[in-house]
Amino acid sequence: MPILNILRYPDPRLRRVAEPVTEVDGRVRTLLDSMAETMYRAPGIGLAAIQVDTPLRVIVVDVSDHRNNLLAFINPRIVEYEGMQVMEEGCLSVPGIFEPVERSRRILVRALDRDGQEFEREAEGLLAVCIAHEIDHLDGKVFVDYLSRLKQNRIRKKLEKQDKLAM
Ligand code: GNR
Ligand code: NI
Repeated sequence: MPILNILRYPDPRLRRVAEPVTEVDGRVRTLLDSMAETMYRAPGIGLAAIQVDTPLRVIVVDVSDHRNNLLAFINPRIVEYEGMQVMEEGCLSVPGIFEPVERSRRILVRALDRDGQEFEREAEGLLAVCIAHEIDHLDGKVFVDYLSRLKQNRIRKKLEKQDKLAM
């Protein structure tokens, strides 16, 4: 399975709103497999298809210590929110930047699995943060959007400079 290239902020392709999957077919399952491999290799605890330049509503997540609890969500929707927590977030599309973000402490997510079956999953703590972070990507949002303009500008300049040096 190929490792996919991860787009880096401020790439405008990260701003697209991803389209729902209309049929969970072999192509979607192949995408899920490549995304999982890319996430584990990075390494990261989640990945949204938009980050690998595929604007479909598909995410993978694994917040387990042993990296053996892969979760896949197709067309995910958060149907319940509860409480609040602040966690230090990072993003594979914003490498080297970690900042606190406020999100719900507990969520209920409805999605399709890799067989096209609808399911619900309750999540709290880091898993809730990660799923919300990934669903944001599907709507063209990046966690730095929650930071001050000053911090956003600093982060953008830092990453643009890095990308220039790497070329
Ligand atoms: O690997 C990741 N770590 C992380 C840490 C705190 C909150 C969210 C995340 S998601 C991130 C992977 C990523 O960028 N997914 O889009
Ligand atoms: Ni991210």
